[in-house]
Amino acid sequence: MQDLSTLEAELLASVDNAADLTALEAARVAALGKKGRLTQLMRGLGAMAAEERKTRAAELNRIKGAVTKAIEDRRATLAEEALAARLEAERIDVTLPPRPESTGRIHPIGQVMDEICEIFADLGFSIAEGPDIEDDYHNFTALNIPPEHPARQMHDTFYLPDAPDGTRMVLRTHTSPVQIRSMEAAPPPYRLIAPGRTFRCDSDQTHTPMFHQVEGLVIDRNIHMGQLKGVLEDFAAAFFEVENVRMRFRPSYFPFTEPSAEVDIGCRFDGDQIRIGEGEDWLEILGCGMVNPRVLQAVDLDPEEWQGFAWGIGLDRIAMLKYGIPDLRAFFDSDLRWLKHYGFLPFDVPTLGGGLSR
Ligand code: 2U9
Repeated sequence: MQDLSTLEAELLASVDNAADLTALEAARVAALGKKGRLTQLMRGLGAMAAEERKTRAAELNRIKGAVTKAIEDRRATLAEEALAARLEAERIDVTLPPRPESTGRIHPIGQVMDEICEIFADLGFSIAEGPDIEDDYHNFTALNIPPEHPARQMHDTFYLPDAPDGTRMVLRTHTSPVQIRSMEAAPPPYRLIAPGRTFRCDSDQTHTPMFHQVEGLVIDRNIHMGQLKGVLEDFAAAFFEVENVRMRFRPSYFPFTEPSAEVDIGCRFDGDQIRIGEGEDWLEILGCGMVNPRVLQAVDLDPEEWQGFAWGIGLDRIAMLKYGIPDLRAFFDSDLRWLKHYGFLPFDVPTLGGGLSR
């Protein structure tokens, strides 16, 4: 009959010597698998006399327990060693300087978006976001554009297929629904900007079906148009990186603001260059106005108590203006040579202290 203490020593040694999980599994099968050495011996118990079977069975069970525990211990050790080796192999020194020539570039629209967020964050505004796919109420009705309002046609809306209940979602035509949702979510006052993608079914030399806006909203007590002028003047000077900009407010119409204005800044056309902050010419950069009382009522605010101003800036055009980019459609061609020329280095994050565009 097999000497059990030798067997136990051999099985434990084969477990302890297993160099990896595959070898450990092989050792387990050799001991405890269907045809394993311990399993075979246990099968032989049935043919033994009762007394002998009892002592041998107890001994075999003890060895089985010892081998099982040794396998678990060895598995834990191997897992720990594997993790330590992986951590060592994948170690990154985060204190190393960046590689001098990084190939990625920030798209001019991303750059301009970061610049504008930085300017308004410095003025105390927070950044709000919302869905690209909107319902009719948040994109139109809450903004004083009821069904059949002519402004709906002006928006060249992309509609999604009708839902079973007859409603249809839209690709947001402006970021204004973000401000509606922000006002629904928390009580006033509000000082926020909403940057993001917007969509209109329009495509020519100066329009793309997807474009970008940053809209702003201030709602508080005793708000007036003088504050709107101050905020926009501060913004324009910071964005175009000049000491002073001349500004002109021309009366306009938007359903969500009353009164409304379009804003031009003073500039000089110098060949194919535009010089901001000098000259006698004008360039339109944004639209704005005092928030229409009907919009305040839509979010349950009393216009006698709360007033506000809002504005909207199309990013794509002012990115072209600021960085002298001649063709709008090149923005969305994903041409790496174009991006290398007009793009920005990822580490040149715009800050007011360090310079927006350097
Ligand atoms: C709320 C109330 C009022 C947002 C505004 C404009 C004026 C505007 C255009 C600029 C260029 C769109 O991309 S563009 O064509 N936008 O002129 N936007 S006031 O007014 C709001 C928004 C939200 C609750």
